[in-house]
Amino acid sequence: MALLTQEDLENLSMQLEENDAVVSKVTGVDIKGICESLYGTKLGSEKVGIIPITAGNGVIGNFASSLLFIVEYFGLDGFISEHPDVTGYYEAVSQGADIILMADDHIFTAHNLRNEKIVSNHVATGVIYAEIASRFEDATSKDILVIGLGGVGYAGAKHLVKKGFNVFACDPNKAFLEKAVDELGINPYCSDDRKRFSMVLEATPNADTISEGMIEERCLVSTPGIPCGLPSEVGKKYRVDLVMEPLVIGVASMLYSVI
Ligand code: 1J1
Ligand code: MG
Repeated sequence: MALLTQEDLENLSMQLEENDAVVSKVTGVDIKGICESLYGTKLGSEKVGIIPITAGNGVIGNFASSLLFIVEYFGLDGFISEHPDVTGYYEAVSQGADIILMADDHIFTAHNLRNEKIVSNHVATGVIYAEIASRFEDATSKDILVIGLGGVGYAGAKHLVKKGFNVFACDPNKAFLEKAVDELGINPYCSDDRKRFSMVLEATPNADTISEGMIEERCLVSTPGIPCGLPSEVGKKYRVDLVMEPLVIGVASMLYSVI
């Protein structure tokens, strides 16, 4: 998993505003509306305990405070435990948290202690960015390209197959690609195929994964991947609408999915 840095999390509220505007423009619904219809849930008065975790690379500056901002933005009560790790978990549960948010370097999870639902950021992020891509109002067909079949891309591809889209996907890792072909029935895509897409889900930790030959003009690229897979000159030339944001959209999806 690509780890966020403190700098990625600066200007979170401005990035949220910009992306909410793009999502509304291309799908006709805002992020909150997409979450509500995707999961059939509405956030209530849940209390969210956020626990800093020191394992692995340790605490990321701005991470817990960004989570608190997101929780409060979507109208829930939240708090950050005073201590990290197990002590923080004990604190959060003792203080009445309904939902726990915590992340080490491998898994970022939301766990609802009342209904026992649990989700990983990978799955919630893949599903919501796929959902956004799939709702593109100016799509020219039901063909959709998924770039990257790690935890996020695989979950996104699975969601799209379930929704009845024609999913094409690529990943330089042959085992990942074969797994998605076998388990999901997606079509392997190779850029030599000369097929262009109006909807793209990009889920890689790499830059410049999208080249000119893959996209139609005025297409939609939906990506949680940092750095951005779409070179900015290609984005301009093809007048691409881009949904890309480091944390809020994925966390919104996590919260709605465990309610
Ligand atoms: C580590 C989070 C690592 C990511 C969404 O508690 C802390 O401050 C750290 N242990 C948090 N995961 O960076 C993922 C989450 C995108 N990347
Ligand atoms: Mg990327």
